[in-house]
Amino acid sequence: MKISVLQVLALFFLDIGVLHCYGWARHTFVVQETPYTKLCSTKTILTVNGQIPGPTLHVTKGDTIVVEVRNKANYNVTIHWHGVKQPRNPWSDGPEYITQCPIQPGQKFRQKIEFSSEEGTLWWHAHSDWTRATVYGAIVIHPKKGTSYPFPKPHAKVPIILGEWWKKGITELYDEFLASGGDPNVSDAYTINGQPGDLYPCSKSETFKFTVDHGKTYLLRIINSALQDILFFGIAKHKLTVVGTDASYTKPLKTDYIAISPGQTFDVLLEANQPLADYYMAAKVYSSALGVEYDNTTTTAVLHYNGYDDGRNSSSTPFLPDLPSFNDTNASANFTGSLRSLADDGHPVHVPLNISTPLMFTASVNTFPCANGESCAGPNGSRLAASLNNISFQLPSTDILSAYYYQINGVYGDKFPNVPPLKFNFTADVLPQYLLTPKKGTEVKVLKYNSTVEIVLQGTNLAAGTDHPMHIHGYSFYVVGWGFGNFDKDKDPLGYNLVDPPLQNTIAIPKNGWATIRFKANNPGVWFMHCHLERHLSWGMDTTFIVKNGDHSDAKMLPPPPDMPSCS
Ligand SMILES: *[C@@H]1O[C@H](CO)[C@@H](O)[C@H](O)[C@H]1NC(C)=O
Ligand SMILES: *[C@@H]1O[C@H](CO)[C@@H](O)[C@H](O)[C@H]1NC(C)=O
Ligand SMILES: *[C@@H]1O[C@H](CO)[C@@H](O)[C@H](O)[C@H]1NC(C)=O
Ligand SMILES: *[C@@H]1O[C@H](CO)[C@@H](O)[C@H](O)[C@H]1NC(C)=O
Ligand SMILES: *[C@@H]1O[C@H](CO)[C@@H](O)[C@H](O)[C@H]1NC(C)=O
Ligand SMILES: *[C@@H]1O[C@H](CO)[C@@H](O)[C@H](O)[C@H]1NC(C)=O
Ligand SMILES: *[C@@H]1O[C@H](CO)[C@@H](O)[C@H](O)[C@H]1NC(C)=O
Ligand SMILES: *[C@@H]1O[C@H](CO)[C@@H](O)[C@H](O)[C@H]1NC(C)=O
Ligand SMILES: *[C@@H]1O[C@H](CO)[C@@H](O)[C@H](O)[C@H]1NC(C)=O
Ligand SMILES: *[C@@H]1O[C@H](CO)[C@@H](O)[C@H](O)[C@H]1NC(C)=O
Ligand SMILES: *[C@@H]1O[C@H](CO)[C@@H](O)[C@H](O)[C@H]1NC(C)=O
Ligand SMILES: *[C@@H]1O[C@H](CO)[C@@H](O)[C@H](O)[C@H]1NC(C)=O
Ligand SMILES: [Cu+2]
Repeated sequence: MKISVLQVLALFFLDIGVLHCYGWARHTFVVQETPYTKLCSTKTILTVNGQIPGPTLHVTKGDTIVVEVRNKANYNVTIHWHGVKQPRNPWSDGPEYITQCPIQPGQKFRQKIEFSSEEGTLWWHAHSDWTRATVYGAIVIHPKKGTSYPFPKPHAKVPIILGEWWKKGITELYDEFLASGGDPNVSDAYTINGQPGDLYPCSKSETFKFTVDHGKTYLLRIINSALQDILFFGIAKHKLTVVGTDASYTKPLKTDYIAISPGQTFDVLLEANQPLADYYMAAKVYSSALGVEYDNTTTTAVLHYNGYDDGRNSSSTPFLPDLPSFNDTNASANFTGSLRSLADDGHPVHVPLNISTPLMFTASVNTFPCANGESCAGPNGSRLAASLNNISFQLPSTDILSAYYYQINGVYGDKFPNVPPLKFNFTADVLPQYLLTPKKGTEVKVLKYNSTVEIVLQGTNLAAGTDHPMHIHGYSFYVVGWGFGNFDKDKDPLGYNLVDPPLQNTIAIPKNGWATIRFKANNPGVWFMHCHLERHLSWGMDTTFIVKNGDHSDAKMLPPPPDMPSCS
């Protein structure tokens, strides 16, 4: 420890003083166990303030807020502010054992959340084991006073949060998943704003309803908080116009459906221009891994037109949207590949053009041999795993951020490879067995301040080729290109979009394909990178960036707050 008690006290009072001066808005999140009945089965779930989805945080671009997280439950928990860059302040970011140890039962942690360039929709969620299944909510970032949306002001706005529901407890699911070595049980339902909708047995009254006036335009803030699945979403008979993603505006994109990865958000305009009636909005799975089970159910909510008397028309059921088939990779990639940054005078793009740090990461599902005396439910009796550049990431037992800040050895290594250790036909139909077993490690990638980083994310067909929604904390990145098959370093860069690529914080590497992202490493700190499918994250499809301080005083990481949760 290189910090004295006096310094801690000084920081504490300084912090209180600052809070007082600026009057940052303060919120309290009480994490608690709440009895909950859904699909005719009752269980106790973790919630924030007893709600699911949890409270929506409303802020204005550039605000700083403080959320005091009080853990009144019997489980460890942490909260992550997904897509909020938190300039120089990884201390509040939330992923357990990366930037903090868990907030243990009975403890609290006051997290300062600083918004910078984000505008639109983000979300917050738990980042400890699989507790995010029920601990999540929306973050709405309004334009600054005197500025407005780059589209006509919508009549009303509504968060549409897609979720995933198991009748049994999440802890039971998670423990069983860890013990079995196989895939986790698929979910029993998907949800829209916490409600499955009326297509499930025993769910008639559990439907979210959104009422509109004919002729008006609405802004839907769509978030995918599902644990394990990319989803297709659409509204019967209505076009959707995407105008933003991950709190960054896009060129308007008119579409019948969206494909949304866990972690992503889309701001979508909906024109209520159809005959007065009830219409379903619906979501169902996009699942590309061959032979992997999936939840084939459809969650619905009702779009209801004012003036439509459903009482007199009770026999008619709403129309369902026509969504792509569960394995339609083209439909998913086509939507994702059609996104473009707004890129106008008010919303310039800053794509790094001169790359100082070219990287290539393979994302693979793997297997480990089953341990002696165990029986494992993975392929051929193995234990399933996952990796980036053939390293299956192991969470340490104290957090990487304090190990870095206080220079504690033995918590992590800095040998994450810049390129895949072996070159092979990543997307071949058949791959040799010896490639399948990764190494275990806690290796980070260290980046110089202000380096310009490009990462070619390459999916592989080891064990099961599938999409991987990769998320980086502390940054948004430009998605400059993507394709199917193996990345071709000579041909593919010629097709990069360096003019108006979308700026995102989560991007799905297409099944047996690649995606290239670029960002400038100007946010010093410790930042997690991981697949946002929770089973892949748990299997080790993750790594961590340490972005070094720059020379200037405003290019350095801030000191820790006085109430960081303890690791013991
Ligand atoms: C998972 O599925 C198996 C087989 O259907 C069942 O026995 C088990 O209870 C399920 N576990 C959970 C947590 O739902
Ligand atoms: C979903 O899968 C179940 C079990 O495999 C099957 O019985 C059911 O018909 C399927 N439903 C749909 C809508 O495909
Ligand atoms: C009931 O629905 C039908 C078909 O959508 C429509 O033609 C009819 O006018 C409706 N009737 C009432 C009373 O709303
Ligand atoms: C999707 O699955 C169906 C079987 O349900 C199969 O016939 C079809 O070939 C699959 N399509 C793709 C693109 O994999
Ligand atoms: C997907 O698109 C590719 C070309 O981009 C085409 O060859 C293939 O047939 C399409 N697959 C389906 C299922 O539409
Ligand atoms: C998506 O599909 C449309 C129609 O088939 C096509 O014109 C467009 O080029 C495709 N876009 C992408 C990004 O694949
Ligand atoms: C690219 O960056 C390098 C250092 O990283 C610098 O020497 C070079 O001048 C830059 N080139 C351009 C065209 O900016
Ligand atoms: C890689 O595998 C794919 C799919 O099996 C095949 O089409 C392609 O020819 C292979 N490429 C090379 C260079 O062997
Ligand atoms: C990963 O590393 C292990 C251990 O060194 C090796 O056996 C395996 O072939 C490697 N696989 C890949 C895809 O690099
Ligand atoms: C399972 O074993 C068979 C036969 O040895 C092999 O062809 C297949 O690739 C194995 N699958 C996995 C995922 O290890
Ligand atoms: C980082 O980049 C910014 C903008 O390109 C520049 O203004 C700043 O001087 C750079 N800082 C360092 C330490 O290189
Ligand atoms: C909760 O967190 C503490 C501190 O890291 C750890 O020692 C403990 O094992 C955790 N409990 C569980 C159930 O994971
Ligand atoms: Cu993944």
